[in-house]
Amino acid sequence: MKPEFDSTLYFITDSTNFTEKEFLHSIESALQGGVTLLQLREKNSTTKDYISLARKVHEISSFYGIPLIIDDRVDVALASNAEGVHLGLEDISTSDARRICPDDMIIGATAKTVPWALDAQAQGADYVGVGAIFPTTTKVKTVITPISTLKDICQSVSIPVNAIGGLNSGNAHVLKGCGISGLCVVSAIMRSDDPKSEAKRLLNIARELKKSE
Ligand code: TZP
Ligand code: MG
Repeated sequence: MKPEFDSTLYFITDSTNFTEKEFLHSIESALQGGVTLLQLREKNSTTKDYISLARKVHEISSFYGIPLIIDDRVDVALASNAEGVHLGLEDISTSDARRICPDDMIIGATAKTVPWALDAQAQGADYVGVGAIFPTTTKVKTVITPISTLKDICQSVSIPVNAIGGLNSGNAHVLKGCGISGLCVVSAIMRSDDPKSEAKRLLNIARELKKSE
């Protein structure tokens, strides 16, 4: 059975420079603002700490009925009962993850080209994240993906396509007419003084962008 999810406003976390309490509070505020999909992205945690944090975040996301996706790690996703996992090229392959995860697990993949997106879809990915659309201040190994490529990917695959990288309420309009299913943001919400209001603003923008297809 295919998992149900809405990627209109996909918020990816970054716990850098937050206490755990502040971090969890920001996530909760963002969920109250209308985030539709949440990803926990920890790059420097031990496995034990990643699972422990994932369980705490999952308790909050479950309360708001929003699926939690774990970045990179199938084991952490399974151990924390998260609803999904997001995989890049250096992670377990989507087809291997599909084989070892329950059928209702959401599996997302990064894609920066049409062949890459088609391959992710063929391996059983439920969505692809495409970017970076703009230079980003979030710590990530990435390159810029032109908007024309984003558009081509949207036309080539039947699974949802989310745009990521440097997106915020001031620049997301450039994605008008691309055919995206939603926006992925890290710093626009994470570094906002008011994550709830920012999530609300971004959700409205993402909804308008989806209507502009
Ligand atoms: N993958 C491509 S860009 C990016 C990831 C994880 C980071 C996006 O962060 P921000 O702060 O929304 O630019
Ligand atoms: Mg990864």
